[in-house]
Amino acid sequence: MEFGLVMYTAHTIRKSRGDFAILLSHIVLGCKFVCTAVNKAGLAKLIGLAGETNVQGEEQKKLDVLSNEVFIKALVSSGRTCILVSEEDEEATFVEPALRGKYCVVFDPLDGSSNIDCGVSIGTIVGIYAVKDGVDPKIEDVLQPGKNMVAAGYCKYGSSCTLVLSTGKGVNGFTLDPSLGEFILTHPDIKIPIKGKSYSVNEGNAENWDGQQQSMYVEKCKYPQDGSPAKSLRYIGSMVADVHRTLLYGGFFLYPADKKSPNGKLRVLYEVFAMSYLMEQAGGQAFTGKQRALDLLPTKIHERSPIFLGSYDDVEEIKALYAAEGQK
Ligand code: P6P
Repeated sequence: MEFGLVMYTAHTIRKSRGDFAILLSHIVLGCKFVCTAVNKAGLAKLIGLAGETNVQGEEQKKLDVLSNEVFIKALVSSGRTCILVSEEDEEATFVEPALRGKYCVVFDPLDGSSNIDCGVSIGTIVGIYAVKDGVDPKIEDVLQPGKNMVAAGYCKYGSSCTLVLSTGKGVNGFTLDPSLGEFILTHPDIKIPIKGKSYSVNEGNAENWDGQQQSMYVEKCKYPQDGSPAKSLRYIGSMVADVHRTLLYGGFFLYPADKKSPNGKLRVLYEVFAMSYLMEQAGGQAFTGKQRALDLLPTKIHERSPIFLGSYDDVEEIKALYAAEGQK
C-alpha cells in the first residue's frame, strides 16, 4: 500500500486525541530541538563554542545537560504531566500543581552521549504512564511494570533524525525533514523479523558475565551446531542505535548482568521498559533472564536490569537456555 506524505502531526492526531496528543507533540518538539543541538555540536567545536565558555562568554552546557533541560521544560509546559523521571536527575520532578496533568514520563534525554564526539548515533528514550488524575501524584505512580505504559519510543540522532513510537497499537517510524521541520511517516507499522542474522552484545564483558547462558548463546551464534550460518556481531555501544538496527533488520540485543553490574547496566524505567515495549509491539520479545521484561516491578526510579530483546525466535532460544539451566 502506497503511503502518502503523512506528517507525524496528522498521523498522531488521527490516532490519539486531546491531552495525549498534546503531550506527544511536546515530546516531538523536544526531539527537534535536541536534534538541532546534536547536529551543531561538532560544528560548535570548530567555531569555538565548545569548551568552558562560548563566544558570548556563557558557560557551554554539555549536550546531555542541555537535552535534559529541554525535555523537562517541554514536558512541564505541556501541562499534561505530573511526575518526570530523567536519567540525568537523581530525584523525580513533581510538576507544580498549576501545570499538572495525568501522565508520568520517564526518559533518558540523550542516551549514549559519550559517543557524541565521534559522531556515533545517539538518542532520546521515552516511556509514558497514565495516572488516575495527577492531582496528588506519588512516586508509586511511576514505579509500575512496563506493561502498564501507554506509550514508548525513541528518537535517534544520526545520519537521519528518526522518531520511533508506539502508543500501544503497533510501531511507526518518522524521519525528520529538516526543510519542513516535520517528522514524515517513513516506517509505517514496523514488524521485527521473526529471526535475525546478527547478535549485539559487548563481548568485552564476557569474562564477567554471571551464569553460563549468555556465553552459551553467544557461542551458538558464533559456532552453530546445526549447520546454519554463523550470526554477525553488530555492536555500536549506543542503545538507541543498536536497538534501531535490531528492530529493522531483526536479531538480538543483550546486556547481561556481570560482576561489575550485578543487576545489569541498563535502567529499567527509561531503557529496558521503553525498548521492551517497542519490541513487543513490533512482534518481538524482551526477557530479563528471569521473566518477561515488561512484568518487572521496579522499586527505585533508577533501578537496573539485565535485558535480552529482539526477534521472537532468537529470544526464545535464550529463554530455552535459561529454562534448561534452571532445571539442572
Ligand atoms: P558498554 C551508553 O552509555 C549506554 O547507556 C547504552 O546506550 C549502551 O547500550 C550501553 O551503555 C553500552 O555499554 O558497557 O557496552 O559501553
